[in-house]
Parts: sequence; C-alpha cells; structure tokens
Amino acid sequence: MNRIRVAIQKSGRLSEKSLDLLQRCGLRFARSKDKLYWYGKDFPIDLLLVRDDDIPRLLLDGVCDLGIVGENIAEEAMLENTADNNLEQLRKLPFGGCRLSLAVPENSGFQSVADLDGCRIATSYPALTRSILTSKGISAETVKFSGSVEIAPGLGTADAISDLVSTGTTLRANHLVEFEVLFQSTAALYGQLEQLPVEKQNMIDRLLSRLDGVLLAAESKYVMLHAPRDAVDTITRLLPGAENPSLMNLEGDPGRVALHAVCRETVFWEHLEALKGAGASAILVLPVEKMLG
Ligand code: PRT
Ligand code: ZN
Repeated sequence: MNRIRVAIQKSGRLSEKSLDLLQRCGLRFARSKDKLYWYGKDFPIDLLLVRDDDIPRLLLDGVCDLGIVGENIAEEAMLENTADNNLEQLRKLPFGGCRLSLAVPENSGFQSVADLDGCRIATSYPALTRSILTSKGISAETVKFSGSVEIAPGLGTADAISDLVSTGTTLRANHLVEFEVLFQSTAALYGQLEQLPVEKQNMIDRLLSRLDGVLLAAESKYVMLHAPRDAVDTITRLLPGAENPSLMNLEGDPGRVALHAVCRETVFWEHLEALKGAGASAILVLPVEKMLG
C-alpha cells in the first residue's frame, strides 16, 4: 500500500485551514459518505478526518504517515509516550496559534509562579504543564480536565489552571487572570520517524516542496513601482525580503524606471510610505498564488 494517509481534525479550529492548505498544494479528494475517509483523486494521498487528540497516536502506530495538529497536542503526546516513539515536526503552519498559560483566580494573592509550588493545577495538558514547571523548579500537582478547565478553581478542585488562551475572553469571563505563558503553540505538520518505502518518501517530499511554495507565497507579494533611476538601490533596500529586482525602461522618461520585485516578507503600509518618500510612484502590491524553486 503506497498511498499516503494524512490525519486532520474532523471539525474544530484547525479543520478548515488544514483542508484548505492541502487543497492549495493541489490535492483533491473524493469524499466518502461517512466523511471520515477522503480518497485522493490525482495523487495517492488520502485524508483521515478524526479528533485532534487522536492524531499523535495514529502517527505513532503507523496508521497515518502525516498529521496536522497543534504543537500543544503533539508535545503532550510525546511527553506521555516513551522517547523511542517520537513524532517528527516537518513544518510549522501559520494558523492555530495560541499559548498554554497559567491562570489564577482574581484576588488569589499569588505573586509569582514560585507561589504555585505544591499547588493543584487543573489542565488538559498535564505532562506538558508538569514538564515546564519542573524546568522552572516548581513541583505542582496536576488535575486532568478534558474540557472546561476554567471552571476548576470555582469548583474548588484546583488553585490554578494551565489552559490554552488566544484572546483571553474565556479567562476574563471566569474571573481568572493570566499569570505566566508556559508554551507558545501553533498548528504543525507532523510525520513519524520510521523509515518509509522510497515511493512514499518521494511523495511526501513532493508534497513538502509544494507546501513550502504555498507557505512562502502566502506571505510574499509582487511589487511593481516606478522609481527615479538613481534611487533604485535605496528603493530595493526598502522592499522587505526582496532581492534582484527587474528593471524596465519607461518610454519617454529616461530618468525613471519600472521596478518589479517579489517581496518574501509581509509588505506593510509603512513600507509603501517609505518607498514613496524615496521617490517611488505608481506602487502596486499584488498577491502571489504559487511559488516553486
Ligand atoms: O473535537 P476535537 O477534539 O477535534 O477538538 P477540540 O475541541 O479538542 O479542539 P479545538 O478545535 O477547540 O482546538 C484545536 C486546536 O486549536 C488546539 O489543540 C490548539 O492547538 C488550537 N487553538 C488555538 C485553540 C485555541 N486557539 C483556543 N483558544 N484551542 C483551544 N482554545 C480554547 C481554550 O482551550 C479555551 O477554552 O479556547 C478558549 C480560550 O480562548 P480565548 O479566545 O477566550 O482566549
Ligand atoms: Zn481535542
């Protein structure tokens, strides 16, 4: 069986973006009736739609070759499993960003993380939380919650929580204050460390190369502008992540040129203002859809 199986989240914060990313790599799928297994149409790459918590195990057991999951889940799984069974992080992905933070009740009186020594901390990530706290010289007891961790202090089950935070709204709504960030997380593509048959590995390498193209294109822009010929060097330096621009003559205007460049970093309004200040005009910023090589 030389087909590649990719596990992604069935429904949740990472589902849509994971699927969109794979589709932008040129993958198309025939959806099965139960919607759990999607068969790859043009490539031997199939999808398995599962709960995110199951993804590390599917990789470790060799059921899937690739998986997209939050680093928080992958790190927790790696700390729970023995070291001979590790996942390999292949690429970080630009979505699913959040942080695992310690939070304590408002007016709890805790002054520093050290005060949590010997306390009970409710979390869905006990192994990750303990490992980070241990590295800070703090030994705390963790109480495992699968969801709604934020209600634990109110119930008297824990003194503090260690939970994922993105906007902080959930903490505020539960009268908790963020105390310390333990771990920054983002979605990532994982593989297994096992050696794969050559054909499978080649297919994964091809997918990774397309993925790199998609990720690079996402933050790249094609910039076109007119510039005074003697300001070309200054203007090139002002373009974020650009190298070797193309220059073209402007008919009837020997003192100015048209300059085209690919900027491999985000182009902000401030950059455009600086370009204008250096003499650029007719500045156009276009999205880049695909990139290779
Ligand atoms: O059903 P399944 O098990 O697949 O999904 P799930 O409910 O376990 O996961 P889901 O879809 O909620 O999250 C999937 C992944 O998204 C997580 O593993 C993280 O990697 C990432 N992610 C990013 C988040 C958040 N942001 C996030 N804010 N996961 C959870 N939250 C929760 C957090 O636990 C807390 O309850 O949102 C709340 C806090 O959000 P704010 O905005 O109020 O701070
Ligand atoms: Zn989950």
